[in-house]
Amino acid sequence: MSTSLFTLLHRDASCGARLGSLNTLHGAIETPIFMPVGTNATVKAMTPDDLLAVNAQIILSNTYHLYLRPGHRLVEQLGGLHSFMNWHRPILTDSGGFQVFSLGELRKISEEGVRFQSHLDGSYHFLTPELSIGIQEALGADIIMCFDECPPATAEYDYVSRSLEMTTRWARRCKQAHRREGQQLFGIIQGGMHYDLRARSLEQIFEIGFDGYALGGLSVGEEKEQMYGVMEACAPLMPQDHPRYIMGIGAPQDLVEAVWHGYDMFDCVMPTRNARNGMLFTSQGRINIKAKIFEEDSGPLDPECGCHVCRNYSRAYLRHLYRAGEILASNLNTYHNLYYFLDLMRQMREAIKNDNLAGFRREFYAKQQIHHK
Ligand code: PRF
Ligand code: ZN
Repeated sequence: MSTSLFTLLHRDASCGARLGSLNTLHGAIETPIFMPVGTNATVKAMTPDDLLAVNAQIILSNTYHLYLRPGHRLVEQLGGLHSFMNWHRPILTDSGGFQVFSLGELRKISEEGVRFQSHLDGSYHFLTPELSIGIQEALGADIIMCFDECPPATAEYDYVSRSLEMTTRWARRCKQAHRREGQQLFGIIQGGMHYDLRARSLEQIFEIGFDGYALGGLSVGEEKEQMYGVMEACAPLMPQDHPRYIMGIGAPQDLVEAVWHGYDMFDCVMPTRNARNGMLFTSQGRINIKAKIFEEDSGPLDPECGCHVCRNYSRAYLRHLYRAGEILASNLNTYHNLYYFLDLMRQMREAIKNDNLAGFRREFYAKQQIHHK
């Protein structure tokens, strides 16, 4: 744990952005990086070959879902998650903390862990830091996350304060329970929108010592300016020589801001989920492919995009597939959106190399215009 698998390659002279390389058991990834979300051991609507074609370097999967179905022991018996889903590049699993807390009425939190009811069949389960680590070890991801509590944006200061202290105690239990050789364990910083609580959480989690550090508790319903404020306040306190991950963000603009402040890893369902609802990201902003204006549009989805969807299909055709409820719509739309997100990250890595993320960011804002609602 003392020798970091993270190599800081370059720091952008124009801002806080960093270029790095993170080594894992399934190869190295370039940072800053976006991780497509593969909750149920599949990035929805994408085959592993599709993921390779859009240059996905690492994907995220979920402890909570795979524990409930098909069960982590089954996945382990079948050779682990990589072999089970035929994805042989790195995988990060989230601990289940966030997913369990999103269950609302169906869960009860105590010092020992979280009692919850399955969203599938209503059966009762008890998830603890030790069990979360055990599940993630059985799945065999390259990077696993501590079991944490993510309080809602509406939580009171005192609740957030007590909660982050428990997250620290859980983080100690996670580190204590973690045995699997070569698998990296990341700590999670909480503290809501309060800078003093964030600083306290950071100090405590850093003191325990992990392979990487994540900001949890962001993008939970707060204003964008609040989220950017927390990113900015935490950045100078984050360790230089370890990867910095912001969990569950974000929109393209959020990724640009986070990279600008010096964060390295991100995941979000936005490109995949929105694709299935017909909302597509382009270099000129978002479009809704359902819209009537695309009825006779023979042009590509995004003229600046080099992906196989933009090179081979028209907006009119994509609109037709979506309206007809064809399953190909989900595949093509997801393929393009992921290509867009991953290419945005590639462009930012290139800009950092040239000490020009500031220029890239200016141009990004100039080009983005929200239209076609
Ligand atoms: N904790 C964990 N996973 C997460 C979050 C968190 O706070 C978030 C918050 N945006 C997304 N995913 N364990
Ligand atoms: Zn495209």
